[in-house]
Amino acid sequence: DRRPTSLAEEAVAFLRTCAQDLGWDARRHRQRRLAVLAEIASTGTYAHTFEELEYGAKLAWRNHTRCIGQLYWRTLIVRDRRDVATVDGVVQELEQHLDWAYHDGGIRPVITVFAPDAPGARGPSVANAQLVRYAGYRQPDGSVRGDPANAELTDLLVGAGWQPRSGMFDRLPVLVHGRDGCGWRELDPRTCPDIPITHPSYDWFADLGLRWYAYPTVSDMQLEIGGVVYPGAPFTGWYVAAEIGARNFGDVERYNLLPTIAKGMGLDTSGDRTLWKDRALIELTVAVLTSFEAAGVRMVDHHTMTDQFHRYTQARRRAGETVYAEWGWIVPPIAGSATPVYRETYDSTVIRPNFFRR
Ligand code: NRG
Repeated sequence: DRRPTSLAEEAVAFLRTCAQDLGWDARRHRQRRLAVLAEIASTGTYAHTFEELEYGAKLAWRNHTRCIGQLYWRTLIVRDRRDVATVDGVVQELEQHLDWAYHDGGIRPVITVFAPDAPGARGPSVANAQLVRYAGYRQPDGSVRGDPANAELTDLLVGAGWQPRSGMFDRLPVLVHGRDGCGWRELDPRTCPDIPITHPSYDWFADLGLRWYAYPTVSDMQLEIGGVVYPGAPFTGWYVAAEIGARNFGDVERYNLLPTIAKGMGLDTSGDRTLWKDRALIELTVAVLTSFEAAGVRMVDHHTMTDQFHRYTQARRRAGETVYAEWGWIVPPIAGSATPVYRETYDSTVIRPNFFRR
């Protein structure tokens, strides 16, 4: 989905969008276009104004076909940190990002944009998929203790000198590539605390010792605006409960907890026909929702989220606009057919600005 067009073409297309959406008059639009083309001709790249960066980041969110939260695109807080490119500078900004995002459980959508790639100089980036992730330790028998999704990152960090521990939910440091080299640092856990997971009616649930961090901060996607690539642009939003309850806890290649939960519930797991997996998935997600609520941390359930998304889709379609979305990422992993998005179809074209996996 990466069509090869030149930087100048991408820049011109983006400036046209800005002019239209931000109400630039023809003169301002022409002047800016000429200035950008001249800058590209002499330096091989160009710098966005803050207005362009902010609007471009918002558009990238709105255009992201795999995000059901795209309706909130206008609320994104954009932290312009394009002057930051060293490991320590990046880490300090990541700490402030988390502090701003957490907001005592209120969770504010925020993105921190570091220096872009330029001819001969890559912008800084974070190797971790998210700023908070739990270690996955490879065991001699080939299994993984902790989160198997992060086994490779864990290997990398241990190779770089991080002392492994042995828990199921050990936080990994961030591994940062800056213009001054590469280094790892532990982030302050207080600005994205772990929430202990309990169940409203199963007392045994707390004894499992499950926990999950308060919100995700995706840090391995690059932001692309008008042909300029920002490899370091971590962003935060709040969780949909099923991301944790159904996927992170339930997936066989993640924490693989369905058998444990079914056993606790006393379900017959002798065959698929008893639907023990389905029932365990639901109770896991109930536990996640109620635990986050008790902790005062913002989280949404998949019915509310799909309903909001559906109404947003209808409103934009009435206005003659297209919502770009990938059905398989919009329909939740549980109760899909009980949500309004199930019978819909979406245009999954990837347009720019957007976020791409690095
Ligand atoms: N499923 C992943 C997180 C992906 C992004 N989800 C969000 N993003 N809610 C997980 O950790 O479970 N966001 O920006 O809010």
